[in-house]
Amino acid sequence: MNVLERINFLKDEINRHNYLYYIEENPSLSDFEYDEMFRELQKLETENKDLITPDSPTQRLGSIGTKFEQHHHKYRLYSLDNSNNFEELTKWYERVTKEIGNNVELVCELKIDGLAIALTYQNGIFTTGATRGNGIVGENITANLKTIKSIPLKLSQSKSVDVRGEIYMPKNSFEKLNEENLKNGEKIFANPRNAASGSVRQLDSSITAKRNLSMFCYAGIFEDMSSAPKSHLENIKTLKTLGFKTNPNVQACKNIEEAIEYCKAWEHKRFELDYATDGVVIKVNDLALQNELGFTSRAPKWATAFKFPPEEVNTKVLDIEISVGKTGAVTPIAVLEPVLLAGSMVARASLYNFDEIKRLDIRIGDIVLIKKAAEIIPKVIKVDEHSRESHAVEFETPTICPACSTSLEAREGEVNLYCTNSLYCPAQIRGKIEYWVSKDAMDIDFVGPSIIEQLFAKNMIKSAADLYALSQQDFMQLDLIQEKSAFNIYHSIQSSKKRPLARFLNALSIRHVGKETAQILASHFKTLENICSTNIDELSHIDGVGEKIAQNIFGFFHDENTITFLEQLKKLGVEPNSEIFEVKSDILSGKIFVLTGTLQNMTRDETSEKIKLMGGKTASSVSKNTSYVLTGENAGSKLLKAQNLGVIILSEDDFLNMITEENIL
Ligand code: 1X8
Repeated sequence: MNVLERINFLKDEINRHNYLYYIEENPSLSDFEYDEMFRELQKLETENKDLITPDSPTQRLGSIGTKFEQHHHKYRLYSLDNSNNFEELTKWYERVTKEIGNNVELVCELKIDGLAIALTYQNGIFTTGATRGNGIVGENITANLKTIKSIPLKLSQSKSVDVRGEIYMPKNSFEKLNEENLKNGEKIFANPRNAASGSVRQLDSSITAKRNLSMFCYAGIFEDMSSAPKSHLENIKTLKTLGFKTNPNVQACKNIEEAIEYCKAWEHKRFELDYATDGVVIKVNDLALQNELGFTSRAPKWATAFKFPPEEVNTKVLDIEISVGKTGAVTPIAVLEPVLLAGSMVARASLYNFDEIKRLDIRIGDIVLIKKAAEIIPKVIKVDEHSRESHAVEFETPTICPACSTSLEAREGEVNLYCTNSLYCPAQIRGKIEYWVSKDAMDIDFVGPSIIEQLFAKNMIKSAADLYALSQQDFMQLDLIQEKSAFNIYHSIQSSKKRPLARFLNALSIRHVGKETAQILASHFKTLENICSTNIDELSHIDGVGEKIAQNIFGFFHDENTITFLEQLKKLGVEPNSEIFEVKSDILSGKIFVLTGTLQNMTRDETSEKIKLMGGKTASSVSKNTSYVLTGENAGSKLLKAQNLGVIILSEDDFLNMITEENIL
């Protein structure tokens, strides 16, 4: 055996054992024997660098660099339409059968609550892996994906295929990671999906490699159509043969009734699994029939997702806290006995406002039923009055601000109560600074609520401007902050000085000026000076800014305190740049658009201009070279032609999502 043969032998053996270990979960070698082979391969490759190939198991650890490159998906990653109950599910099936005939066979699979990924293989070798992004453009995270052992670097056959799947973190690994992180004072992830997402979006792939991630693959698009699978079940089987990990809980169903049985069974059984699922994906099995049904602008018509009903649990209200936000809005929060809800530990629930507390008659000590609202903050649904303790008293709506004792004010047409001491209320100031550093505003990493709290308590800051005057030494006075962290905090703050104007305006927390309005103002005025010197008339004539908001903005920029604050920022070198979202970029490079129909938010000229600014081109007729057809109202024959040619059809929303995800705020 010469060196090349030995290297090939070792690669094949290691890949085979990887498969047995990570996919079949049935190891055939001891760790020691595996390590021996791995080390021998590493040694031979070090001595013969020209024999290293990208599919070698030693190449799982690469590096990404300083940022993720964009990746244009060869085939679009669609969303799934949802069915929230069995009635909607049955209606979906009726639409399907009406279109393509009775007795349509279905396939049910678990919907994995992870991160959608596309993998590309050329002649059996893994070449690129990318996140879903907006379905058209994602991020190239190949180096990180290579560290995931259930992703094969080389397939059992030399096929070219694009594979869809879901990256997830097993529940037990998620719990271990959080335990570790808690011990080390690092970030705690709310659920396994966030942990998986955070792990795969690391610029240092050695971190990804340490996280125990895995991937279930559920569809392949084969370049060689002649040998491609004819049904979805066959597709999954082929993927398995090629070396991918597929989910074993797949079931063919003759009709929608059988699919409903599957959903009912898994609604409870899913808690026994070691990975999170949030529903069932139901697909038409026959690929020819799938083709016949086709797609809407965002999702296939041949598939639907049945979402499991939100989980509800009982827990005890330990306290009702009152929080004062950056605008002075005073909101109650229930402090709960911690419980596991839909895969996350929950210790707080939003109570929205004091009317809601009255409506539900929530009292401290009550047992309440909570559920996840919009996936993030749980909400109290009802109180179990039978278990109420006899001495529980009705909750009294506060009359003064818990942070500064100023009398609270009710405002016409609003349910919230407000603290009116907007300049000096410590809770409002802290809230404003927390907002200033947040992702949507000045996006300052490493500065969170606990750092702000400490800086505030030590009298080191009175406003966001003071952050910029602090030195690395200053941060080292804070609890648990050593040289390295202090350095990171300092640099993160200093490097935020020249953010785009839209971010800066949003960061100012001007009443009624959120992300969108900030963007509109930045596009219109270009510089901060122009905004400071404008008048109410000009402001109120801007699309999207009414009279009331105009007065508010004008008032804000003529307020003595604002003027002082802006001067202070300027002195410290904080000067927004006039770059707005029409920054030149190459995200549409090489893409050819055809526009058809009337768009709602932009004229055709403006749209063409935007496409060109981002490196794309427009054409007047649809051909097989067309990348996308952007459709508005009353789109005509171009839409039909696009459908016939299988060209991707975008709605105006799809288009805006595609170009703004990276560029707006
Ligand atoms: C998303 C998912 C799909 C499947 C499983 N988990 C998901 N999160 C599956 O088909 N087995 S399909 C899908 C999509 O098309 N967006």
